[in-house]
Amino acid sequence: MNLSERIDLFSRTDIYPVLTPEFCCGRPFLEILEAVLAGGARIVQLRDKEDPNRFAADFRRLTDNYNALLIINDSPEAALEIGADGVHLGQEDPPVSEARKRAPDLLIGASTHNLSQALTAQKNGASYVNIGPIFPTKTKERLTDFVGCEAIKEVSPYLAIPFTVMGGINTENIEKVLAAGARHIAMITTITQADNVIETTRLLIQKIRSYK
Ligand code: TZP
Ligand code: MG
Repeated sequence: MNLSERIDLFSRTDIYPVLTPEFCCGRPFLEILEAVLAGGARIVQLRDKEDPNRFAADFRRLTDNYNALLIINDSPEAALEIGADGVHLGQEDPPVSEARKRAPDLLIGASTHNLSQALTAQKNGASYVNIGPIFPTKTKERLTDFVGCEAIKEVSPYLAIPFTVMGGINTENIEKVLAAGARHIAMITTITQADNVIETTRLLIQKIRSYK
């Protein structure tokens, strides 16, 4: 797929599960992936801080079965090697401009915490930016300030590219980010620690689509 085909698929996604092995309550990682895909997710991010490669081939095979986009956290090299659709970069990862040079056809997502970071990422070739953490979350390694739904209203009018939101979002407060204009909603633990991952994914998708 080329970049514009990937951007087109991205624009039609709603829930964006970010899968991290240590947040799956000890359940097999690939079962959680199968469940989010069966529940209807059409984009997933593999966020494996220990080794971006160990689950990569299985993630590619299963996401291909569902025509779902696969994004790799942190490493443009790993994303290219695996044949993923994109890479997601934090503020401390390789810069977006460098990744864009190396990977012209990959979706490049950038974590941003304010307007200036979001505009820089957009200018440097990001395909989408994440705005967050929206609410307090215990999932990140280091505690960061949360930006609130106000950040969505502040940043989104300046963006020509799509944006995701993330951080502390759950089945209750998702209404708040939707009301603030978000349509691509990224989550880790609400999904990966749900008792029923398939049903939770379905419910979240239904809530997002009801705002369209
Ligand atoms: N980046 C911003 S918030 C966050 C990351 C990796 C963690 C989100 O996890 P959760 O469990 O959805 O709050
Ligand atoms: Mg990172």
